[in-house]
Amino acid sequence: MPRTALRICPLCEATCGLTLTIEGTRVTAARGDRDDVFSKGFICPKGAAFGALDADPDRLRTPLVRENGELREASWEEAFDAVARGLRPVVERYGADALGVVLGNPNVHTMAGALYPTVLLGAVRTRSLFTASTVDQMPKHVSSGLLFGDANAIPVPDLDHTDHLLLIGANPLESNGSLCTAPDFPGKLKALKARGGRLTVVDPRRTRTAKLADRHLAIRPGADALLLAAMTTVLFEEGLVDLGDLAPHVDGLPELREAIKDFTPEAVAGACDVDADTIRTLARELAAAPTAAVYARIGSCTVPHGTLASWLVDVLNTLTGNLDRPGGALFPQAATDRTPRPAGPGRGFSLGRWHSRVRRLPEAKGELPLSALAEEIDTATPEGEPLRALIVIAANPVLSAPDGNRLDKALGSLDFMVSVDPYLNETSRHAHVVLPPPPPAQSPHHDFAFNTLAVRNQVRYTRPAVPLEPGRMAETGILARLILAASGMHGADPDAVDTMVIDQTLGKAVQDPHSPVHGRDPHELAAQLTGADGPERRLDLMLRLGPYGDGFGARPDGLTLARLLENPHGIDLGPLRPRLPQPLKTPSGKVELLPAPLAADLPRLRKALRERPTGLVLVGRRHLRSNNSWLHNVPALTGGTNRCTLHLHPEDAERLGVRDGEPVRIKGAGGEVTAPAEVTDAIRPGVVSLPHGWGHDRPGTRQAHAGREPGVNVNQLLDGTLLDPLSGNAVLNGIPVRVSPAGAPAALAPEN
Ligand SMILES: Nc1nc2c(c(=O)[nH]1)N[C@H]1C(S)=C(S)[C@@H](COP(=O)(O)OP(=O)(O)OC[C@H]3O[C@@H](n4cnc5c(=O)[nH]c(N)nc54)[C@H](O)[C@@H]3O)O[C@H]1N2
Ligand SMILES: Nc1nc2c(c(=O)[nH]1)N[C@H]1C(S)=C(S)[C@@H](COP(=O)(O)OP(=O)(O)OC[C@H]3O[C@@H](n4cnc5c(=O)[nH]c(N)nc54)[C@H](O)[C@@H]3O)O[C@H]1N2
Ligand code: SF4
Ligand SMILES: [Mo]
Repeated sequence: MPRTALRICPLCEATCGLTLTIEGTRVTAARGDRDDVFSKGFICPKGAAFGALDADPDRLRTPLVRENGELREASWEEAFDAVARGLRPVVERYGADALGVVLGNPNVHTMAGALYPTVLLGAVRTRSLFTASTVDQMPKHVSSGLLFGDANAIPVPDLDHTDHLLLIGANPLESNGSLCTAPDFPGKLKALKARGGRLTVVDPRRTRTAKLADRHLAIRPGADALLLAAMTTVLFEEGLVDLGDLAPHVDGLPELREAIKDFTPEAVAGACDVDADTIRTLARELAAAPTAAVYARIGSCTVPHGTLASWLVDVLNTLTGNLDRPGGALFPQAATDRTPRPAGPGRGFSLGRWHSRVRRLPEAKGELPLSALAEEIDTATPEGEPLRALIVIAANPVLSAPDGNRLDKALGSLDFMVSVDPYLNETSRHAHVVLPPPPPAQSPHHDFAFNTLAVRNQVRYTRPAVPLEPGRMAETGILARLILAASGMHGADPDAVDTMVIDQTLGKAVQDPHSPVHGRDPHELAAQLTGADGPERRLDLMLRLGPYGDGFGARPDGLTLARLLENPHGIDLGPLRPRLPQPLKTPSGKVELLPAPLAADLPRLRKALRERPTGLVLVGRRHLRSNNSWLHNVPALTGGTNRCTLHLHPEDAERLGVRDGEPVRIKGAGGEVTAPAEVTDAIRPGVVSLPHGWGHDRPGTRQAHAGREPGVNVNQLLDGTLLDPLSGNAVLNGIPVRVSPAGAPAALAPEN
């Protein structure tokens, strides 16, 4: 008899609740959970393919260990023995920084990824941390760190209530949203329009999202910071600044006005390719709307001025009084957030506390740029040891980071590498040990990260939908053992990792005068925790100490794990509410509108006023049925329009002699690739687009379906030198390329 089980979808940031149909131990269908308090039944094709992804025959079932150069199946014991043997000598001989840690995107989609990597970093004490954030949203963290004093305080557009949305460099109809967790983002945009609201989309491509908009501006890639600076100037010039209730919490208004006054609409129009009148209209409309939100994503972050653009987004939200007000952009309050402290000055946010060894690139938020990973392995310098060993958890940087070929080679030269990954792919094929997590149906789920970015406060938890298969190990258990193996405690009881975290957290809480458990006995509190295992007890701990928690009895009707389990479709915690000044942790205790590092970066933006690319530039794109580099092995999600083709405008195609469907050669600073042309007027002239996450043609991988239509790796066009200097974020959009028909001899082919 088939049964059903609930499972929060881990495949994108929308976090939809799914109802799985299960026959035996197999997921045979997935539909949206209509009773889910947040997603209310929404699902997309990826969620619907949950069963196929879960049952992918190419998923690794046992650990792999390298022996005489070949990976062979091994027991968990053998695998962790090999990890301890591989990692410890490197740390002991060369120091902790010679051990790098690479964390990829799915860590924000698993409980294990939320609960253990910070413990790992604390235990091994390496400064060599590289994550997907520096090919993604690091500019937003840096701007939030500087503006609000907290890199994780990211205002989220109040999609359900706003009257006006200015959406920049995001395509939620394909991506389902990012840094704005909103199941059924498309439906929310339609509802905005239905209630008379306005939607403006800024994107060099006429995306599905742009087609919904009242106005679409096909801006020149990389120019958003200029556009936003000019809109800010208009607010000042035309007396449209209105801080409203924010006024007592904002610092630096006159200084900001002075610093950006030369970025007028007329000055930026040429570089943006948006006329000055339109820029003025955008600013006036934003100021006039009863409520409004500016929201920007990947297209505004992965560009040379990513941090400035991210900053100006929240400057505009602030100057129009929309920061922290319903209908504007607000700070969510998640159930597992720390107990909010009383408002007041904080320590603020610093950048560049240490630097990468080779290029001396500054850390941001404790991370070094992923673009520097290859050189940190393959380049010796007098300053210190290169990376000799790597722990890679849920990351495929050979495809997702610049210059995969160089990284591919560098990974092959490591003394030791361990990958925690369900697949043998372009990156994990270099590992000496691969530790495969179980498929998602066998894993529990709670969104620690995305609830802090959600358009409605809510909390949900789903236990594993099917039991662990014999021979499997939960990813939480894998990471706990990995921590022990990496930190010289190989063989100790993995539960000790959770116990240690719980004891430390409670030890601090009882000493904190603002904690609901101040002055209590930590042992007595620990004994009250419920949960089937260590990770559940940690979730219980965070819920109970959190803003809605029971405070271990201090607020008897507050949240606990037990209460959450009684509500399998989740608990709604209400709409986003104003929270300022509490979230601010800047030294002034205010929103610091013109932080020094941003002011110091303005001359670089000023130079961009004169820049006009003469050749073609390339941008990325996402497809609803894809997800970064790892969903191409599921037949139901590939084919049709989900293909690795080069979009180019008919005028460019004509000029270059490129015909639809025929192969074109694309050259960039890091290399060249050949992909079929797809001629479309949905992209502006002068811009071409290739999706990322493709290029599944390397030997030694085990993803049979993906290998049949491998596509090409767009990131091979990059050499890793183009960065946003403040955040270390890779520039992945607006990169110069040369394009020619692949058939033509190089000397004859017209280029650009
Ligand atoms: N040119 C270009 N490049 C880009 C982007 C772009 O827009 N353009 N986007 C960038 C962005 S936003 C991101 S986030 C990065 C993503 O880059 P990465 O973080 O490298 O993410 P993926 O490519 O999705 O690889 C995820 C890996 O995790 C594994 N995995 C899947 N599920 C699990 C699990 O449950 N547990 C574990 N341990 N592993 C799992 C997969 O098999 C895969 O190897 O790519 C970036 N690269
Ligand atoms: N289906 C699917 N969903 C996903 C993912 C996926 O790979 N597939 N990845 C997930 C991840 S890791 C992330 S981070 C999110 C990203 O979520 P989004 O930010 O919504 O990502 P994209 O769909 O790539 O949209 C970025 C848009 O920016 C445009 N753009 C490029 N350069 C510029 C520029 O200089 N200025 C402006 N204004 N626009 C520009 C591109 O044309 C593109 O339409 O999506 C998540 N969801
Ligand atoms: S929108 Fe995202 S979370 Fe929802 S079903 Fe699709 S992939 Fe899963
Ligand atoms: Mo991402």
